[in-house]
Amino acid sequence: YGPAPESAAEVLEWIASHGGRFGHWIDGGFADLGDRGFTSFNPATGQPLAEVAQGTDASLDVAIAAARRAQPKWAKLSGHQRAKHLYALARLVQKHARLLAVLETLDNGKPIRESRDIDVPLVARHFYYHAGLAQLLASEQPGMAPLGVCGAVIPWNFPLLMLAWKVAPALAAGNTVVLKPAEFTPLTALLFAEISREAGLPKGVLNIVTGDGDTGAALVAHPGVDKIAFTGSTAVGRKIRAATAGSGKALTLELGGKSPYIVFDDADLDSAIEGLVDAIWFNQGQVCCAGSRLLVQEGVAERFHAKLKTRMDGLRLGDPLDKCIDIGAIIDPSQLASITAMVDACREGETYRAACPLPAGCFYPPTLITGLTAASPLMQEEIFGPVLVSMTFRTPAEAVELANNCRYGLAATVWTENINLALDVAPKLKAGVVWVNATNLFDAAAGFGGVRESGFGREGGWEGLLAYLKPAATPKPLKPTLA
Ligand code: TXE
Repeated sequence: YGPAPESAAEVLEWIASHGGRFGHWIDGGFADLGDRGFTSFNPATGQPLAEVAQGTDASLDVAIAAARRAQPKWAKLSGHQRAKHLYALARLVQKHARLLAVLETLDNGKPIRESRDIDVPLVARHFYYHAGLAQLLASEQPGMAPLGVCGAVIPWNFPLLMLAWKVAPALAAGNTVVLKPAEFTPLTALLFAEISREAGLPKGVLNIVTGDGDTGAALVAHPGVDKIAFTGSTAVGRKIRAATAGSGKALTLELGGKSPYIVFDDADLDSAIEGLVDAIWFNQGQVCCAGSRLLVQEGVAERFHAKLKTRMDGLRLGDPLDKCIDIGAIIDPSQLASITAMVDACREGETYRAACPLPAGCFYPPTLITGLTAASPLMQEEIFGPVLVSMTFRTPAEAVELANNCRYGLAATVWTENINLALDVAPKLKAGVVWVNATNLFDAAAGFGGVRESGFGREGGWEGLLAYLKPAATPKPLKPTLA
């Protein structure tokens, strides 16, 4: 059914034009530093896509030195001049949108509808928005200076978007960057790097070193970086905080979540169901702010679960390049094994697996587990897959208590037709962002980030930009006044 799948030919040609192997992106070009390689796979087919280099201490030295050389000149540009570069990046992301979207889908397994309509447009928006901030910086934040060289370590669930969230504010503020993409999804960062050359970005302003967690740890520990911006698991976030403690490096952490999705009995249930599909089945549930914990008021719980099961049965899993697909592939067999093990270990409640056909390979069916208690491991632990867990509540106070009974605090969603109830409940939720009668709304102008074990710092808006700035070393002296 539907139109033909998006063609992968153009992307495969791009990979082939590099001989199927990529070095690190340093000083405006690919550098073969003799590092051993590793393979990035298409999770939907298990086919190898390309080989990339495993960054070492030595390759990081080269990349960080390039970033350091480029930084003073980049910082000296006026905000207007830096903005011109960021606008050029945004425009070229739009120009190459199809190539970027198809490559993202091939490397990550997410539906092409998502990479084409959500990831890539949000990336362009992020660069446009930060171009605007770069222009306003001198007048709005006088006396602030860039930090220097920023190290960014990003995850595999939104490879290009997380790059944009780190790179756009860093560059807008006058920093240069060394970014390490996730080992499962290094390819769109490398294509973006090439696009940055087409955009005329000065050499050394953006550097990409590929590799696994060891490369990430080496970047974090390197004395040549002034700030680390990390998105990923809480376990690794903890290690990074320990590794940077006492080093003087600035740090922002965007970590895991188990976000509550609260449905009151007066909610527009059909809209709440559609929101829930987005909250937990967007990107196969591999989303830090996924609405993965359904809390539904007792009076409507049965009806809501029944409607939800019907909707789940209609979801379509399959070839991520197929434009009609709702749910694509899980990132990697190891992640699939982790999801399977967590669900199989659950001895409580009732598990419902959607009746939709399940393709062979790295796919997991949309799953709903009802009848859990607040202490159930699956109510507390991040599954990071297409699995929704559910509990009922009686009163708004109980909803708030259950919602906050969690070590994470990234996002929360409230559905009700009663605005007074929404305004009462929302501020009581311990979360970095609360959506009312909506979910997964992201904008470059709105700071995003967590509380508790979901991390600290914000990305987006002025608050996000300030995380890439420090008070200038030589503030303008105050004029002595003769009183
Ligand atoms: O994340 P990691 P993984 C959660 C989710 C998932 C779990 C594991 O629950 O199941 O984490 O995913 C780099 N020092 N999230 O293993 O390990 C690594 O190379 C420095 C939530 O992919 O945190 C990659 O680039 N860097 C999350 C990045 O850290 C290190 C998104 C993230 O990898 C490192 C992804 C180290 N010691 C997973 N070890 C979210 N909040 O969105 C690894 N890395």
